[in-house]
Amino acid sequence: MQCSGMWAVAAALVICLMRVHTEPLVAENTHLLTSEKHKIVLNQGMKDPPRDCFGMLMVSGGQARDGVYLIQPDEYPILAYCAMQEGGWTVVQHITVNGTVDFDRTWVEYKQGFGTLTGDHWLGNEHLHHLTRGPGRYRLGIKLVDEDGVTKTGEYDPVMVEDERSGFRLRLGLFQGSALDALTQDTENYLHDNQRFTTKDRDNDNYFQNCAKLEFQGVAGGGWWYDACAGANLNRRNVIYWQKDCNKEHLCKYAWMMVKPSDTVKVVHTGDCKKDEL
Ligand SMILES: [Ca+2]
Repeated sequence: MQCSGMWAVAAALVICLMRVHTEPLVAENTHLLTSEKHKIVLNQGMKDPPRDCFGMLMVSGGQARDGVYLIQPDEYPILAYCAMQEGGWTVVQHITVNGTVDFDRTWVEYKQGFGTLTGDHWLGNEHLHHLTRGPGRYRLGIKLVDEDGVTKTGEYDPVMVEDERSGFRLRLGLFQGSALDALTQDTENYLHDNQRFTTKDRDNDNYFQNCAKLEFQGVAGGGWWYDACAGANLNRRNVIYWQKDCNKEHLCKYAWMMVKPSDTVKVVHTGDCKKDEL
C-alpha cells in the first residue's frame, strides 16, 4: 500500500463509523423513530442498557446529555427520550397543543406507543407498566408550559401503572409542585388515581358513554385514565387540560409526563423478624 499510515487509519475509522451507523437498531419500539433518525440514539450498540434514563445518567457519571437512548425496563430494549439536564427523567408523554401527532388512538396504539420520540409522543402503556413496577418506587413528573412560557411542575410519589389485564390502572401517591394536583384531588369531582385506562375502542371509564370519544371543537379526548370524565387530560390535541393551570381560558402550549426512581426508597430489611418483636 502506498498511502500513508495516517490515511489508512482515517479510512479505517470512516469504515468503522459507517458500520456502526448501518448496524440495525434493536429495540421493541423503533416505530417511534424514523429510520433516518436511528443514528441519533446516543447509546446505540450498548450492551445491557440500564432500565431507565436515570440509570443511564448514573452510568455516564452525570455526563449524559438530553436525547434518545436505549433503555431496558423489561426483557427487550426500548427507545426513550431522556431529560438528563432535569435529572434523568424518562419521558413517557409529550404533547404540543395543535401539533401534528394524532392522540385519538386505539388501545393497541396506546399500549405500544405512537408519535415521534424527538417530538410529540406516547411512550406506551406497556412500557409505562414495566418502568413503574420497579424494582423500587417510581415517581411521576408533570411539566406544563403556558402560552407566556410560564412553567409549572408537579410530582406524584410513588406512581405505578398496573398491567394490561388490570386495564393499565393508575396508582398515585402524594403530590407536590407548583401546579395544582389534578389527578388525586376531586375539586372537579373527578378522580384519575385508581382509574383504568380508556381509549376510543375500550371503555373502562365511569361515564355512560366513552369519555375518549367526547369531542371538543371536533377533537376527541384521546386515551386517558378517565373517571366520568376528566379534571385533567393531557392527551387532547387542541386543549391541554390540567384543571386551573391549563384549560380553554388559560391555554398551555406544551406538556410532558416523565418517570424517575423515587429518592425516598425505603430500605426493607428482609432479615428474620421474630413475631414477638412486632
Ligand atoms: Ca363509559
